Amino acid sequence: MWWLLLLITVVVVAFHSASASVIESTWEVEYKYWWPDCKEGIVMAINGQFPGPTIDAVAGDTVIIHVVNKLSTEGVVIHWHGIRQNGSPWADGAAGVTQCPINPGETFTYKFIVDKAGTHFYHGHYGMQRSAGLYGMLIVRSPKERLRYDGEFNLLLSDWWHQSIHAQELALSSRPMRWIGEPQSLLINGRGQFNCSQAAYFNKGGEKDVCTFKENDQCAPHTLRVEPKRVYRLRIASTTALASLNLAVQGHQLVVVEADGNYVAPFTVNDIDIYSGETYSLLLKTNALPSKKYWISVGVRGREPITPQALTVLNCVNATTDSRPSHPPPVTPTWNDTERSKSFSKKIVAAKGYPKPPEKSHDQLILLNTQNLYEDYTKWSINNVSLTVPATPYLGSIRYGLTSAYDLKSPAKKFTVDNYDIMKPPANPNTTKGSGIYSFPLGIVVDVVLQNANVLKGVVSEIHPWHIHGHDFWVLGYGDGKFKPGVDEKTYNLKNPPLRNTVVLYPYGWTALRFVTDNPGVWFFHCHIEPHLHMGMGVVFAEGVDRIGKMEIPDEALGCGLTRKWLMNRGRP
Ligand SMILES: [Cu+2]
Repeated sequence: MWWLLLLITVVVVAFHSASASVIESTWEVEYKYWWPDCKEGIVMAINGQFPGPTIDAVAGDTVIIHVVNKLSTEGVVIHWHGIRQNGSPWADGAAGVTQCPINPGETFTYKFIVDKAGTHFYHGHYGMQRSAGLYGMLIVRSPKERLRYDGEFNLLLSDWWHQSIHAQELALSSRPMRWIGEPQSLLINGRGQFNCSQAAYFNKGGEKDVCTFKENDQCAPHTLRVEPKRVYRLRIASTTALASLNLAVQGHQLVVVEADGNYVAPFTVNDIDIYSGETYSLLLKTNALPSKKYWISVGVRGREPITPQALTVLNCVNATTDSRPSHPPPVTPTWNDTERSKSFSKKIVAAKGYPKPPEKSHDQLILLNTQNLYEDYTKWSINNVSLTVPATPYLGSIRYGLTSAYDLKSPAKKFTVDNYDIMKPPANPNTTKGSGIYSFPLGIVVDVVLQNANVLKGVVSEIHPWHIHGHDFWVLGYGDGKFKPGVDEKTYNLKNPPLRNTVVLYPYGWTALRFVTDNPGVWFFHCHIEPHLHMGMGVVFAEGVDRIGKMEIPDEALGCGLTRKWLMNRGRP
């Protein structure tokens, strides 16, 4: 069996040049029984680990990951969230957009350059596989780090359901739709507690509910061991399927220094909000007291929280194993205090020295986000089109000119501003489905305004964190109510907007962003909430179509749909 071990061992090949290395690994993806929250469930593991292994690279490195699909009956892909894939769009890992799902038993090799330092992660991007636990951290270090700190920790945050993703997908795609409900638990680095609380001893008579962990329990939290009066970098990433989160460290302030792989002007807070798809780096200076323990708490925001906080402990050296934090965990801010969340978002501006956005844009999309019905199936739509990702990846159909693979008509660039009341349920609840895309020439400046609205029923507007592939964008501003074209553009921050790859759209509000079409490829832009994307909440950007037509794309990425047919017949008369 030694050869099997050898096969699954992570192979790191480092070419000892001063500039860049190659990081090469083989990853076997399979389902495994696991106890993420002290209850047995099934996770998608990589090489037997959950969460998957951390990639630790230096800017400029080449990453090569051979993904072996060991799932018995379903395809798989992995998306490298935050990596722009300049020159390698086929390695972006978005099923149906940049590649075919990897078939069971087959191997696909991702090869890409991590060109820029930052805190990132990776995750499944086929069906709802991210929600099944297919994720891990992806750290890209700077050879010339400008931040000074004594140590660092990764905190990968996620939410967890006891129902399988197959049951969840079916529920969401049923008529009528069956909502999956709130997560049963929140996980920190894949560890949470469902049926006990580490902090129950603060409740009257709660001692019986205090978690008792055995060594090696998969749900036992990893504590962060620190020394007093030192500075630590906390690299936080949220890969939740649904939950918007808030993180606090008891007795400590947090200095926000990085967001989505870009440095921001440092600012100090007691806690941070983090939406699915976002990453942050925080600097934390441990206070002067040794022998003490402090809670790190993660709770739900934006939806009425049913899920208990996730907890772990900041453990100052010399604290005894059986000692406990002396105060209850920090209380998560009220779930519906949206103004508090907005004020946090607005504190985030670019660090000094970052490029400013171009003054003017060449094109503008105004994308209305609505919840609708399509033949009584519940959908999410953008400008009244709910996205259906085709069986043939767009990158392949554009490369080989297979025009019957998707809808050639683009969705509308703007919704009819005057006629839609965003404060009310849609007057006409019905929507359309489609696979049309937005196409841009290279080298232009594109503005996107995301417009939120009321859902199908009741007086509710939901949070949507929007994530772009292949790019960072400048976040130009947020506003309440309906965007006023020609007026609200004047409020844009063009001085120091932050560069990000994910941005939140607040209830009943709008969010504006700007990017330059400098990366030939086909890029997904979608809500990062897994059920929302599953119900069609996304759009697709094709950039530099003539360049895609000349691109060298590995055939292995395109072995499905019409591209498979094309490749099989290649060379025949
Ligand atoms: Cu959403």
